Amino acid sequence: EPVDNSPAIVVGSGYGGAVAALRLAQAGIRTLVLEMGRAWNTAGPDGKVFCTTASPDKRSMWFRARTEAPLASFLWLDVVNRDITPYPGVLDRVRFANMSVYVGRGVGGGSLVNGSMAVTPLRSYFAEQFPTVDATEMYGTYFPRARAMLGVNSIDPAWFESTDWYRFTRTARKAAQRTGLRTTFVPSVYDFAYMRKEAAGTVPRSALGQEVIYGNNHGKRSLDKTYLAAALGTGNVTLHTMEKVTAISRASDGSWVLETGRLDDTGTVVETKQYGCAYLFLGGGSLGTTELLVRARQSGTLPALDASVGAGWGPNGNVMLGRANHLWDTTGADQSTMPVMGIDDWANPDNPVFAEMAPLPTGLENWVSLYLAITKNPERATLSYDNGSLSLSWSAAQSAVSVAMAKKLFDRINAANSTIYRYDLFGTPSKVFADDFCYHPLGGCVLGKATDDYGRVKGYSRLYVTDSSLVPGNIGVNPFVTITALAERTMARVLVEDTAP
Ligand code: FAE
Repeated sequence: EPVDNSPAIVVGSGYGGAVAALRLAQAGIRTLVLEMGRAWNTAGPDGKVFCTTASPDKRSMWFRARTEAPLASFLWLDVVNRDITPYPGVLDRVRFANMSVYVGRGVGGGSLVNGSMAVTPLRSYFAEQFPTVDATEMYGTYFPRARAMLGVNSIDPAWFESTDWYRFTRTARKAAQRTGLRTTFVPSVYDFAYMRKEAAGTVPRSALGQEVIYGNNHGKRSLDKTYLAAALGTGNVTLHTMEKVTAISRASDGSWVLETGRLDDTGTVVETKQYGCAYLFLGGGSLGTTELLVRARQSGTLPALDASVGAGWGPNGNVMLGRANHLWDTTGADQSTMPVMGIDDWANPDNPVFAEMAPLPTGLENWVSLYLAITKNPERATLSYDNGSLSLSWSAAQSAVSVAMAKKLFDRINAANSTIYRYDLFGTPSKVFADDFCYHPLGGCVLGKATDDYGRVKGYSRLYVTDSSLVPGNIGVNPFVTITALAERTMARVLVEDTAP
């Protein structure tokens, strides 16, 4: 098979991959980006690039015959999920024994499907999780750089107080305040100027049109509009879509060899290829990158990988839950899909939790306050490659630790407000806490353990990890700003130290 050579290859086009591609290209290094998902830039027969959450079609999910939305039911009715034609849709749900992991597929990775919440972690907790990283440099240089490039903005507080679209958040805030809890605004990469025009009816609705987990047709500054647009604009980046990297090995001259399979719209591998490069950057996400590495260690192609590759995985303590409000505490039929506020109880030494007020945009008053809680769950699991597939050792007991923490906080809120939980949201009757799926897979190739302090993979030169695999299982807030800033830090170092002629 012919080997197609590039100076640098980046696997994946999420946050870690997009930062690597841009900074390599700006340094004049020709770079090939390999992404297994499709480009989300052409409209379907309905004139839209993405389908809505309310009426999902084949574009919603990655090769599924039925959608698998996180809210399996509402009022115990299976009204949320729909039969669809298998297709390379934008949202994937990767199922392991006790944990399903949601990930984005396509040019832009998770940025295509996520809630846009752009949160910088508490400095003290960042320092606790990354003791070898210079926090002064992170907070002085790399976090600001990441936020600027990502286009982070904040809701105008006056508009927030007055618009119907955030009544659900104000109702959730009232319940938190009655409990004596601190609330805080959460920044976003959704363009709030656009959202206000949506509210005024002068532009097509996206956040105000129930769009989010299956992609936003407007308003969102996803990576294809920011880092990746800039990277492609240099002229030094080539992007291949629908091409999945399946194996990594090292040639005798020290260069990297990648095996890939090109997928068609039915998921069939229509071509296999080999690529070579001098510098290899892994940005396939916590699952994608870790899978490639544990597989390479297991199969013997990269035997010198550290024993810690695969370890240190966690779901960022994610738990979802709903509370039932009193009839007079309405949440509104109109709900923006972009969360803008959280309950910040992270400083509580007995039970650190950061809980975001999430929408449940059913188009009808439903009196539900929905939350995504991020708990300081210390449990970690290991990803390994056995019998031809990736497995995750995360147990139900480890999820129970997150649930106990969320319950402690929300029992207080319910007691202070004389309210109860909702029992009808997560499929099985009486399931209150959704602890079997997560949006924030973190770890598997932890910074300073599986790699050096800059993401250089131990045991090999010119091999780098730039994505969520580096984060040790928990960061206390939504992770993409941290992932982006760490990738900026890695690229700044690597381009100075490793690629000099
Ligand atoms: P990621 O963005 O997942 O990108 C990896 C890319 O690599 C994907 O496009 C894959 O298709 C591709 N890939 C993987 N394996 C291969 C392979 N072998 N060959 C070729 N391509 C491959 O990785 N975070 C926040 O900070 N705020 C939020 O509001 C938020 N909401 C979320 C909501 C949802 C529904 C989901 C799913 C996630 C959310 N997240 C949020 C998490 C965030 O999107 C996630 O941490 C980042 O996307 C992870 O970035 P990475 O660069 O690690």
